Amino acid sequence: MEQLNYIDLRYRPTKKDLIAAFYITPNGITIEKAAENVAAESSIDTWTEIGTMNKEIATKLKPHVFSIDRQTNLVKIAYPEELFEPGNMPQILSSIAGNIFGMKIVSQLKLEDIIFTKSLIKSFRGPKFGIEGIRKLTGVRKRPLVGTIVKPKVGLSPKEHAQVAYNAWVGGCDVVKDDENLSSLSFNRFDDRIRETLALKEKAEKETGEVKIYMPNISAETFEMIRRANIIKQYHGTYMMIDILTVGWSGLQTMREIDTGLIIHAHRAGHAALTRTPMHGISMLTLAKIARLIGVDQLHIGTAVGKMEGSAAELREVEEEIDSKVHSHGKFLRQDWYDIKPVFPVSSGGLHPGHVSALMKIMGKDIVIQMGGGIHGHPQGTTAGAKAARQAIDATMKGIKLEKYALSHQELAEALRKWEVMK
Ligand code: CAP
Ligand code: MG
Repeated sequence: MEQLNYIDLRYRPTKKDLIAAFYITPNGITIEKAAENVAAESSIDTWTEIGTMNKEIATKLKPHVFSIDRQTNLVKIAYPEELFEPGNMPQILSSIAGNIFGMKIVSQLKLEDIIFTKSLIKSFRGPKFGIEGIRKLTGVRKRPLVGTIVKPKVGLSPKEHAQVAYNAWVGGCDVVKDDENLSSLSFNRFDDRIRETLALKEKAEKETGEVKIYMPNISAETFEMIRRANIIKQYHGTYMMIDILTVGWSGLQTMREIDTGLIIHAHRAGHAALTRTPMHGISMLTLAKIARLIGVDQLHIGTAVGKMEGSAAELREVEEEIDSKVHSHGKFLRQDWYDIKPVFPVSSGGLHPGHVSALMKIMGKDIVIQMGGGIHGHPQGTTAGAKAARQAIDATMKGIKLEKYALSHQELAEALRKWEVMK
């Protein structure tokens, strides 16, 4: 059978098409030729015509390149959903985020967005709790949740770890999490850390009258993650944290499918290997949609104002995509999420109390704000740092400038002076 033609600019995607949008940088060929090869290699075909291809396959499963923007090199491809296995994220990505990144005929390729079909959306569970469920559990109805990451990242003993967490909770943090590279190490075994830290969480709850959250990092081999989730439940924990990129999509799917009853906090360590290069890799928007579909409850999406790269516009776009019911934005058709719950956006990375107003201006108040160094680096220590973080949120919720609020809240004043927001 002669080489198939994949380009049809008159084609209009149907509800049975998954749409993928790519920025394609051709390597010595036309954008049309490159788009044809991407469509072929990501679906049914290969680099040359093959005798084993037949009309029936071509008609039923051939994708259509239906849009090529020659200014931006943005190409949109509509894939018949029969190409994809419902509920199987690895297979979906092995198709549209697999071999094509390495083909010589492209010098760069960025998977910018995916619009999933209704039946594919329905084949995943989505978040169990979502924003509403978390606000209900914590009783924090309006303001952002404020949290910290125990620092040093690793090195403390279980008792020392628990003490740092306790100091943050009594200072006003709602949330304390493990760092992304803390698992079960010789000086800090997982089971010991969970036992010690959840015991002090209960102590902090009694003393403050507030619900407190501990998010232990369970990232490990899948059977071990299941065991660690059960340890958390044994000590009455409510959350588990998963490094979703290094754990992988199958591991994440397992931890969602077994329905542990724990809230899933998704850390994105490693994402920048895929997201950072503008014209190559996979966008954070795409990763965020995958995470929401599989079913994380909270997801790190950046800060715009902190230490990690990412603009305010990108941050807002990802935030809207994960916390909306139906989302339509510039580049694409709308993504209807049907009954998939919204995900709580998490902003973390180089933040300190002086950032809070600017951050809430960009992201609103339906967010989790996390500060590691910005709390433990406070001149008066962790508890004062947590107080300063809460004071910054209280000021912003009341519409009062931080510098003004700091005149009557010394922990905030100290933080602003240390990080040069206030002289
Ligand atoms: C923040 C953090 C977070 C990153 C994650 C860290 O600590 O614990 O893992 O911010 O970045 O290890 O850097 P600091 P992102 O508050 O001390 O910076 O949310 O962008 O994935
Ligand atoms: Mg970290």
